[in-house]
Amino acid sequence: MITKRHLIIAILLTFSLTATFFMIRPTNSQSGNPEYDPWVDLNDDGVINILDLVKVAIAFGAEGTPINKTALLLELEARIDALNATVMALEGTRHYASTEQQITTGNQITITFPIGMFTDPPHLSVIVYVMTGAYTGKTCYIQSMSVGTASATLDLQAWDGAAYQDIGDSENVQVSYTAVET
Ligand SMILES: [Ca+2]
Repeated sequence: MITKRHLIIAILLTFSLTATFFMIRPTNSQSGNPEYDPWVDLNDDGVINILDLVKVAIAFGAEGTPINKTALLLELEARIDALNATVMALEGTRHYASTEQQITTGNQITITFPIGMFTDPPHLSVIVYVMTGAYTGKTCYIQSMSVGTASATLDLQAWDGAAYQDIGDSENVQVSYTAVET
């Protein structure tokens, strides 16, 4: 609880510090400005002056549990590093690509994943468009899909308006996919 006595002490302290500050300042200006310390800049305005002293004067006599601000800052930095590591780990198991491929016998294409990227078969989201031949521009129907850790094989067909048809060996398709290991 702040008593009148405390308040008077605070005011006196503020005035005496201000007086000292003005007496010291000409000496400092002769030998260069004092170094800026952000921990002393209590109102965070980039200047250490009487307004910072006022903050102390107002709180003069208050008591509580002290905190180590440097330790707090280091703890926050450690948490950010841990979050960054988690994000990097997530990115490490996700692969996106868009490539043009030629259909092989059996209406198949094979997607090859980067070597060593996946330890378990990833979940594959894929869309395929026909690039050449009678079904150019059409979205492929994926009849079946076999996904392994190194590659995935897709059986493709295209809709001709009445039924699904084989696209034809040696025609090209554009494959866009995202592979995610969960
Ligand atoms: Ca300040």
